[in-house]
Amino acid sequence: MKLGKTKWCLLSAAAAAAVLGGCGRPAEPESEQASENIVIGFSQVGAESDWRVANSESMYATFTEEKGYDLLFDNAQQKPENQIAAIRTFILQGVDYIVLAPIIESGWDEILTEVKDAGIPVIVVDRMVNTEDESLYTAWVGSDTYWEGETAVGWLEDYLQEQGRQEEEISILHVQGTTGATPQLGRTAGLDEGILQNENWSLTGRVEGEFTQAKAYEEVAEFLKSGSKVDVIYCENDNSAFGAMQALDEAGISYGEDGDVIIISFDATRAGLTACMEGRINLNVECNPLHGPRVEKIISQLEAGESPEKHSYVEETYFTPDSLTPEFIEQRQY
Ligand code: GZL
Repeated sequence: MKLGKTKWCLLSAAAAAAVLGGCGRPAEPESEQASENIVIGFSQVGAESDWRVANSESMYATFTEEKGYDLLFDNAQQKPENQIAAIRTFILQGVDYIVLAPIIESGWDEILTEVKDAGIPVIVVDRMVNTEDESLYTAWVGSDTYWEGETAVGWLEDYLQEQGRQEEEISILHVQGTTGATPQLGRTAGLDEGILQNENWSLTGRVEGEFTQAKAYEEVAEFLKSGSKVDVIYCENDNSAFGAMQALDEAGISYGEDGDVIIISFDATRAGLTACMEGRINLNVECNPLHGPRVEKIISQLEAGESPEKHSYVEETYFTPDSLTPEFIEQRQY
C-alpha cells in the first residue's frame, strides 16, 4: 500500500529503526502522524570520503521537514546488498521518491524493476547504474568522470612539456577508487587513454584505494617497498591522495611542486585544495558533491508534472597551486 505524502503515517520509532537499520538519522518521534510532506528514501553509498560527507550534508540541508520533506536516509556502508535491502524497505514504506547513489554500476535491474512496479520514481545521483532499460530510473545527475580523467591527463602532458620532460620515461602509480564505480571507470579510462597516447608513459603499478585514506595508504606503502620508479601518483580522489602522501612521507620520498613525485587528485574538497595550495598536490580536478539542490529541482519538476532532463552533468573545473588562495578555499561550500 503506497502511503506517500497524501497519507504518510510515520512508523513508530522502534519499527522505523528496525526496518531501516543503519539509518543515518534518528527515527521519528514515538507516534504515528499524518504528513503532507514529500517522503524521500535516500540510499547513500557510505561515509568513505570528505566528498561523500559533503554530498550527504547537501541532501540533509536540502530535504528538510520545514521545506516539506521527510528524508529517510540509509547509509549502505559501501555494501551494495545494503542498498538493495534499503530500497526494498523504502518500497514497503510507500515513499514518494527514491534517490539512489549507487556504489557500483552493476546489479540494479531486478531491484529497480520492483521499484518501477511499485510506481515510485527513482532519481540516480552521482554514480551511474548500468542498465539496458533506462525506464528503470527517471533522471540522473552527476559528473562526467571520463572528462575529469581526460582533463588530468591533458594537464600532465602540458606540465611535463613545461618541465622539459616530454621525452622522459614517466612511471605512473595508479591508485584506483572502488572497482566498478562510475568515477573509477571514468577516471581510469582517462588515464588509460593518456598512457596509450604517450608512448614514454608507463603504468608502474595499479592498486585499489577504494576512495579511502586508510586503504590507499596501505596499498601505496606496500608498493613503495618494491623500490619501483614512481614519477606520478594518480589518485582517484582526495582521501586516497592523503593516504599516498602519508606513505610517501614515511618512505622519505618528496612529492608535489618541489618534490620527486607528481601528485594528481580528484574531488577538490577543502582539504584537497589546501594541500594543492601548499604545493603538496600538483593538480586537483573538481568533482562537485552538492547534489541536494539539483535533486530537488528534479523532484519539483516531477511534482509539477514536468519531465526533467534524463541525464544532467555538473559543470566542473580543475585547480593547481598557483590558482588557489586561502580566501578562495574558505568560501568553497565543501
Ligand atoms: C565521485 C564520487 C566519488 C568521489 C569520492 O562521483 O562518487 O566517491 O570522487 C567518493 O571521494 O568517495
